[in-house]
Amino acid sequence: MTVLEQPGSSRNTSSLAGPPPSWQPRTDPAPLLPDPEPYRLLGTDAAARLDSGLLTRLYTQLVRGRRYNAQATALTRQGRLAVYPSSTGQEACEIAAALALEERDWLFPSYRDTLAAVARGLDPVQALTLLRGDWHSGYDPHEHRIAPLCTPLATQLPHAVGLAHAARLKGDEVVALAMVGDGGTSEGDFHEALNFAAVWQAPVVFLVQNNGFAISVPLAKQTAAPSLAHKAVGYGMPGRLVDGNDAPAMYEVLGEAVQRARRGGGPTLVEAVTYRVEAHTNADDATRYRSAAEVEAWRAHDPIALLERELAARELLTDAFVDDIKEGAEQLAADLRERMNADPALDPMDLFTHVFAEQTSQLRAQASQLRAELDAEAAGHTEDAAGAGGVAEEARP
Ligand SMILES: Cc1ncc(C[n+]2csc(CCOP(=O)(O)OP(=O)(O)O)c2C)c(N)n1
Ligand SMILES: [Mg+2]
Repeated sequence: MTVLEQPGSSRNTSSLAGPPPSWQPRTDPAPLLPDPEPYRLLGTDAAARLDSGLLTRLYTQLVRGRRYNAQATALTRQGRLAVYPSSTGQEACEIAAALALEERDWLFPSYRDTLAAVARGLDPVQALTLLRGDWHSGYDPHEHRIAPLCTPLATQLPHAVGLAHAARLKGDEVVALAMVGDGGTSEGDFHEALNFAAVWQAPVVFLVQNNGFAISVPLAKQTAAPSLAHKAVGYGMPGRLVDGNDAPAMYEVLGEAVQRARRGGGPTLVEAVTYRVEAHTNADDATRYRSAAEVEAWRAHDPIALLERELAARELLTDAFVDDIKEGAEQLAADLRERMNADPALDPMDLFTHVFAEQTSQLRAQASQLRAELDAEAAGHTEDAAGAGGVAEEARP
């Protein structure tokens, strides 16, 4: 027996049968629903229409991206980088996100999206400055229109909506693409960002990289939704479900969402189904919560291998082509190694730079306190060096 069938229920009494007739669904949900299966191009008949130039461009970036990930992870083992959340296995999402945007657009990455930032033109060393612990952000967000790599989950999403909405009010045709993980979709910021974006029809593309886990928490413990893309419907925006390891499919879907946003069509939520092949970061042991067989199954659906199959079918995967790309990737890694192995000269006063456009009185007070301490320390060193035993030594009880 349903609630409506209970004795005394209003089921058959016309005046109380439902909300007043003025109520109508606000949006037809059908066009907003994602495909039942992740959208793919590689390995399907539709792959034939793909431009070879695009495929080689994507392939070059994927190979470089994987090499960058490997090098950055190696730098953590050498103590040159505090932490690195690798995007190995997720390169197609990272690269497509960067390439789908125009120069005038903005990228809002999470901590896992160093590759997207580098593919958008950020200096590979600057992209690691935050993860190295040197500086607050490590780069000027305005230079390439890349917001700082965001560590608090999902807080970059309302920022993206605010920026995109403001740009639209000013008449600028700017699109913001914001990246978030599957775990981040459980945050309040995710809800607030998607709701406002849809109500305001803000030009934002939300890219959820569903890589299966939020550290050790699998997706099944994260959500009971049919898919993360389905969440879009509740906000009144289209949801797209894509194979996140299919680089041209990702590029096409994100490109369409960007164009739609630019035309004034409002936001889109894209769920990329992918997999985090490596541990959450170098500080995590993924063998404690997932099987080797699962990882191997995903390796068989590797984004680089998928693209190689298509390139080989077109006879584009020649030795000369592959060697050339590998050589470029090695140069990228060698440059990263060399520059990350140089000790940067850090000024502790930089702690106070770029916190606020106009410093608060508290920060000014803290800055002058630190300045005084640094000056006193420097003077102590000078005096230490001046005389054997020195003032500092004698002053001790
Ligand atoms: C607000 C907030 N809560 C918790 C954390 C700790 N934390 C860091 S990464 C992470 C998992 C995020 O998983 P997901 O969103 O799926 O992204 P992925 O790491 O898989 O790319 C958590 C819980 C955080 N950084 N911010
Ligand atoms: Mg995840």
